[in-house]
Amino acid sequence: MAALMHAKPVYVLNGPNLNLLGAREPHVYGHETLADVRRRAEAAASRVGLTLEFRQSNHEGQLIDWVHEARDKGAGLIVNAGGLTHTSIALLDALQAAELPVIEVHLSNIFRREPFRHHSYVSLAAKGVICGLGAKGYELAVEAMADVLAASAAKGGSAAAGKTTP
Ligand code: CA2
Repeated sequence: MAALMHAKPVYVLNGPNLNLLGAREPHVYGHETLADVRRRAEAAASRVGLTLEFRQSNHEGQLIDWVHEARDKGAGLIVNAGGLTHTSIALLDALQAAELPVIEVHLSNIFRREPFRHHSYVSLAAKGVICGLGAKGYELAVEAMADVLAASAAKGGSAAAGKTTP
């Protein structure tokens, strides 16, 4: 789809412990740091005409506050909620209230891991989920978000998650 510059940024929110990327558990999460992931996501965004607000926090409330901020100031949300993916009804509530398209990303394939990682609360608010492709997943999420926003703009409507069709 054509790259149209979007006025509002896409929020890319990263949850607990993702600041440790590259330093620990490279067999699970790879060798790239979160700064590397950010560079890749921002390069993808500039190719498709999006800008990003790329953030990380170890605190559930901070992530929820950023979702609230995105509700007013953002065009969409790309979310890797880390371990909160599997526990946080509060974050799910915020994502559903945001009425923005949400794309969920995980570096690892959560379905090849422990059973407690197989359930995601975030997925209940997500238009799509990308997992197991490492940092590449963030690039793909940015590209997919550009398509979702362009399709919504073409329909002349809001890109709210519940208001889009596949
Ligand atoms: O695969 C993903 O992206 C996860 O969201 C990462 C979370 C995990 O709880 C999810 O089940 C799947 C953990 C992020 C912690 O990242 C670390 C990175 C390096 C060393 C230790 C943890």
